[in-house]
Amino acid sequence: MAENPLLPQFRQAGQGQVFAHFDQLTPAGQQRLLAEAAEVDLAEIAGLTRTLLAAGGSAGADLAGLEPAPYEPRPEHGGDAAAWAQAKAAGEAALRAGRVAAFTVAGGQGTRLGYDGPKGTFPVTPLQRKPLFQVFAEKLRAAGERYGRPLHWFIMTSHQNHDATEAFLAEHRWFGLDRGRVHCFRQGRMPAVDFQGRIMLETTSSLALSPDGHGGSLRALDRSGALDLMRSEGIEALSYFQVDNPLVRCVDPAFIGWHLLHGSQMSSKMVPKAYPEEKLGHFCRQQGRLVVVEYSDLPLAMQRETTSDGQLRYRAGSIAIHVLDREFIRQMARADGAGALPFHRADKKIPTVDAAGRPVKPDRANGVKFELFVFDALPFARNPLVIETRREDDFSPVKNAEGVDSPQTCHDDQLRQYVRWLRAQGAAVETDAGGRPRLTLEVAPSFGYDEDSFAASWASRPPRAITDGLYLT
Ligand code: UD2
Repeated sequence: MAENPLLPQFRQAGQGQVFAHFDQLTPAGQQRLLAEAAEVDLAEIAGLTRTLLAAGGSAGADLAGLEPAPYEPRPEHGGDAAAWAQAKAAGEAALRAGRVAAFTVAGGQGTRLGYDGPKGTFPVTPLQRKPLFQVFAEKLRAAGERYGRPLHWFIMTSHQNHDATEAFLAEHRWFGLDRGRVHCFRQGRMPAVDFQGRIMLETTSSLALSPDGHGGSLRALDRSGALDLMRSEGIEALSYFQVDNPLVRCVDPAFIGWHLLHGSQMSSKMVPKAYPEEKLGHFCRQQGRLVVVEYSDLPLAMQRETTSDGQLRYRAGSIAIHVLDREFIRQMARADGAGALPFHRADKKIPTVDAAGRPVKPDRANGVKFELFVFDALPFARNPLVIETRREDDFSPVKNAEGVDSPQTCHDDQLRQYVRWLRAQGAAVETDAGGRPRLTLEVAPSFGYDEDSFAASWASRPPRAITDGLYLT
């Protein structure tokens, strides 16, 4: 039988090791390996080896000329209240006109949480134990009803969790959303390479492939047809958020309005960092362009710098909430060379096989994964904008099993939010020293998914009493 052309192509590229065990594989194993190899862009891997590996270590971020980025402060921090009101009205008009869709990136592996299954299926609310996907679905459904236009919801999955995600949503009947408006699609994959740039095998018949980072969402939105669907539905803006953050305002009218009124192609939310080492990217300006410098790339001394009024100099923390213009996504998805998102290098322990094909479980980093970050699109955007948001209204991620950003801290933050909404309506709620109510309660997004919607429900159907176990729905 004639040799498959992929074999000589890989050999010529110095990647012959991929097929080292090929002759010993079953026909099914051979097919699998060939299919995976066909996904690989050999020129791209060669380029990454030159740029990210050749130096023999991670080069680190380029910090030349870095300064903190300006942002639009909230009214309570000196922002222009009239401009915020105008932005909110513009965002509401866009939502009423159906010009906005929601987008969740849910392709990550969620290793830190140690939870087996797609992260979106993780139970997160304090009383009802609703999974993350349900929280977003209910918020989107409520927002769709409020603005009289049901929202489309795009969800990016990975090869690993795609089927489980779709099955979970179907089993729960899309949590009340119109099934035709929920769109799951897979992100791309990249092969891991060893420190010499050789593509690694996971088994003799499969490559060590992993998701290409949340920045892969731009290509995946294009490839999956999501952008065409948006165009045919008249949707211009995509409200982007991460699967691990149930507090997020999935579609925030003020944010959407700022983005639209500013003529921005990509806008982002910031919160002032709580402490210097907080694991958030930093909004910065470099050579006149807006950039995000990841927490691991900004030297600690810079993270700790303060201004004369005692505030952190690099305080604008990225909480990974963005609004992106549809055609800008398409432009970035199709760009190449210097106009495209750059890959980042992450050194990892990568399970692989030895020369005899036996499994190897490394106890230290033995290779490199390549990832794209969505915030790297900001420097390419026209009029990129950063606005401030209140942390307590927008950000409490579940990342670790314990300690910071854990299920416990997220419960507490949800409870504190309910307390604030209740008190704003004049209800008396007793709290402990940490601001948590003394009784457990939960507010369904159908009753309130932000202060305004909560106030509207409260006016029309206030509860008789606030008792332990109260579920406002
Ligand atoms: C991210 C940001 C950090 C801060 C923080 C807020 C990066 C590099 N850092 O940190 O600056 O904003 O979030 O919570 O982004 N995902 C995919 N596919 C992938 C990889 C990730 O869909 O290939 C999704 C993942 O499901 C999750 C999100 O992207 O929803 C964030 O991923 P992460 O947990 O790796 O990000 P983290 O916490 O390092």
